[in-house]
Amino acid sequence: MAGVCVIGLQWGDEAKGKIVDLLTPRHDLVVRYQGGANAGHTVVVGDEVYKLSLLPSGILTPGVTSLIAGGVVLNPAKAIEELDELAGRNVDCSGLRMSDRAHVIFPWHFAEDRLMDHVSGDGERGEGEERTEGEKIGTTGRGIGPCYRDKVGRTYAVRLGDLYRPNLKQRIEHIAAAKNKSLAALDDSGQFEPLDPQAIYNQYAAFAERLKAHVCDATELLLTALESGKRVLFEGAQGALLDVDHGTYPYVTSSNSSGVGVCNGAGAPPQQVQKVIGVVKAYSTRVGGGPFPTEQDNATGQYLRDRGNEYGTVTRRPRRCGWLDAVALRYTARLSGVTSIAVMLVDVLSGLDELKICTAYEINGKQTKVFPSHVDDLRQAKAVYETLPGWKEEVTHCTSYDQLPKNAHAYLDRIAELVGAPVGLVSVGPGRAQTMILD
Ligand code: 2SA
Ligand code: MG
Repeated sequence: MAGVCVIGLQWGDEAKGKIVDLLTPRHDLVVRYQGGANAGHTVVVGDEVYKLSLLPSGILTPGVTSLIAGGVVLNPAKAIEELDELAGRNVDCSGLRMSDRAHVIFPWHFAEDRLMDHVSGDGERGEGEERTEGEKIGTTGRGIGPCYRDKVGRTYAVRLGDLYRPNLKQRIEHIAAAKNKSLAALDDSGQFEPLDPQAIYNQYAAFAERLKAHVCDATELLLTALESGKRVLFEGAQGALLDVDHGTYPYVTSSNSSGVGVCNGAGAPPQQVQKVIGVVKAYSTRVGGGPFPTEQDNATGQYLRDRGNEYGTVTRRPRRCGWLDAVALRYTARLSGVTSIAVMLVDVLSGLDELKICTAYEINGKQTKVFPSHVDDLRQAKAVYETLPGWKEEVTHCTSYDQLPKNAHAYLDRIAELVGAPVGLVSVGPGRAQTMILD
């Protein structure tokens, strides 16, 4: 048993990149296994800030193999852009490996993402439904959902390994012809410019050539590594509440972003997962549409947004901010099988008189601690809060747990109790030194 996973337990942006970067030196292999260039992982090494959306954060540590597994949807242009940027900053990426099973994002996926960013039924709500008219999923526009749709549909899918087959040109021609028809039908503006298969083929053939040295049978590589006792770190993207099967469907991403997605995305057997670190932001954020019971669309939310610099790494969208939701967290921690939690951005809370934690929901007059399976019930949920005293002092300089104010200790203890997992790590800033390891 050699696998450790790092999973976001909220709606993403829990600062997983920092945890992965800290743990990487203790591992031989770091694996990204779901999502794609919709993720935004910020890693600070000394004075250098790296923003990665597709490449595993482990790439910044020499001597560790970074792997993009088959569960990822890969935008080759983005992979090349990130490789070039890192090469320009003297980061050696020659060891990066990409699964030939990973599905490839094409220009039609971006067009589909733009034209289909809504859920069916929007604008046609039944009586008593409180959904905002025409609410969008609010995707990152990176073609993620459409690429996963084609993967599951099988008809119009291209995997990375397909880029090296002699029939690539015909495949692209065939798919582009079909997509041109369906896209023209979707676009009511009449402005749709048909995609040019020859140009796409030329572009993708060049991408394929450029990435060739990195592409391999990553499932075989990973299985061999696990069987020979190599230490493997699985780097989750987004967060468990965005899991396509177990999150706040349909306001989710299109992959299994909770702990249950590690095995299918990476191609690893469950018994190889030894530890699951659930990464929790000390408050909540969400970017994109969908219900958010503890949202503070007020001065408190703005305080959190300002202090936490809560803007999308990929899209720069302002993130919606709110109090910690222990109902949701307990659910995602159980679902993901977390063995400990890492509580991040604790420094952002300094200066608040009191802190609230949601410990139950009131839905249609009844209190519950069960996270609802239907989005309309979640939308009705009123947060029931417990209030704890805040702390005034800045904590960004704290390097040991003892240095934190006692009210911060009480807040962290209560989180552990409500979530049902011990706090293994506390973070008070982006730097490697601003981290307290407790287990
Ligand atoms: P998509 O593009 O199909 O995955 O969007 C579907 C929903 O998933 C949300 N989503 C995210 N939420 C938080 N962080 C993400 N990564 C970036 C970041 C986002 C950004 O780190 O900040 O820059 O805006 C991420 N990726 C997907 C998305 O908002 C939709 O709600
Ligand atoms: Mg992010």
